Amino acid sequence: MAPVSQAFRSAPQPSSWSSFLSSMRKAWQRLEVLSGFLQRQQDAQRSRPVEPLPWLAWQRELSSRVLGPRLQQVFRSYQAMNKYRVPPGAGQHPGSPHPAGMELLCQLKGRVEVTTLLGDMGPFAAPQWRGVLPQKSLAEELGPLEKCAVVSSAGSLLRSGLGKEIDSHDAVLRFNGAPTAGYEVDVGTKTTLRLVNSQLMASPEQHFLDGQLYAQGTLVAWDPAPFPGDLQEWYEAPDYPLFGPFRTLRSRRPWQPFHLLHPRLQWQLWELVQEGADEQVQRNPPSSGLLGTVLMMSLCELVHIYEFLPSRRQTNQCHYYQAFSDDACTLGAYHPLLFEKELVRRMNRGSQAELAQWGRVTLPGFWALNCSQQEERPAGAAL
Ligand code: NCC
Repeated sequence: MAPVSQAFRSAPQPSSWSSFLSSMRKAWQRLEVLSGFLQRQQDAQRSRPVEPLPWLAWQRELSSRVLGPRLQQVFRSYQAMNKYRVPPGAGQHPGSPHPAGMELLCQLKGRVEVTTLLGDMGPFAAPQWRGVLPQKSLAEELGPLEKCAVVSSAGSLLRSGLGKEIDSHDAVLRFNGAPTAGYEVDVGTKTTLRLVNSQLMASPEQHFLDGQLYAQGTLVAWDPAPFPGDLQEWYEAPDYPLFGPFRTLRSRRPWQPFHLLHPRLQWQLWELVQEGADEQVQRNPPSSGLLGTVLMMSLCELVHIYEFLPSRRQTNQCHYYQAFSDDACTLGAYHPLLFEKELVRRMNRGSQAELAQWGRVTLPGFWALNCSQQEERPAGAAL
């Protein structure tokens, strides 16, 4: 850069003032053209689909470093938010090694309680709830199952040809509005259970009460609760108004099994997710995908999860059933999805080849897990 004195010396003389002004005007016009061009470039970038991560990313430890600038920003704002009043430092044990394999599976088995609500529990024992909740818990109703499939809703299921393999399981869990019709070759036809979030139940556009999708199989619903998932506190202020649609559907189709998940499960799981991360994760409940995985681990001997950890087909198309792309669906925005995936990655008993080819993770069910040799750490204990 030229020193200041030299810059003054090269300032225009009065005789050349008009030509100086005209060259300034031209320079300004050029700047305007350039800034318009840059703006258009930025707009184009915003609407351009984001490049997908290579599937190999799932072999490495996952952290927020894998996120692009936009998702980094979203991640930071959710990190700062604390809607559900999680106490400072909850689940954070800096410097502790992250458990994996059997140790982690046994921690999970020992620390999470997969409970569906019954009519004698807390606020549901009140007279206005008489006969509304199911008589039996989900575990009693479905009984122990052998081989189960959890089908994520990811776009990477498209062109997977996994339909037959998924249908070969004794029970299949799907999420929210994920259909099978029209996608049978890739996702199969069987739906034993459907886990729905309360946002869907409360939203009229989703047709939860009159949609055919929700009229089959067993339904299980969940709703984000304040930490640590006290039943009474949640009942008084659910995140979304799910109790109305729950009661309506129960009275319209009393024969259809429909359960509510105890809200403490989400925070027991969240603590494990947080403990497995070297940074503070979003202080929001885990996604339906992780809740459903643990639900199936509590019911089945063996669980296969499809495209939760994406295969080589990884894409930023959000769902296999919608032409909408955003890598937040795979990597998380509100949910600590990236860190949920890291937890599942560390528990996976299947091979890298199965993951690459089919996006398939293999987990043992709780009742098939022999943890007698493993220390089952009580919830909240220091690692
Ligand atoms: O998208 P969603 O989930 O219904 O997907 C079910 C589960 O599949 C896994 N998934 C999905 C897409 C993807 N590309 N990768 C994935 O791994 C996740 O584990 C996910 O949980 C939810 O968790 O309930 C969620 O629900 C939707 C939405 O409410 C429902 O689809 C109903 O419309 C949420 N989307 C929005 O709120 C806009 C999503 O964040 C989480």
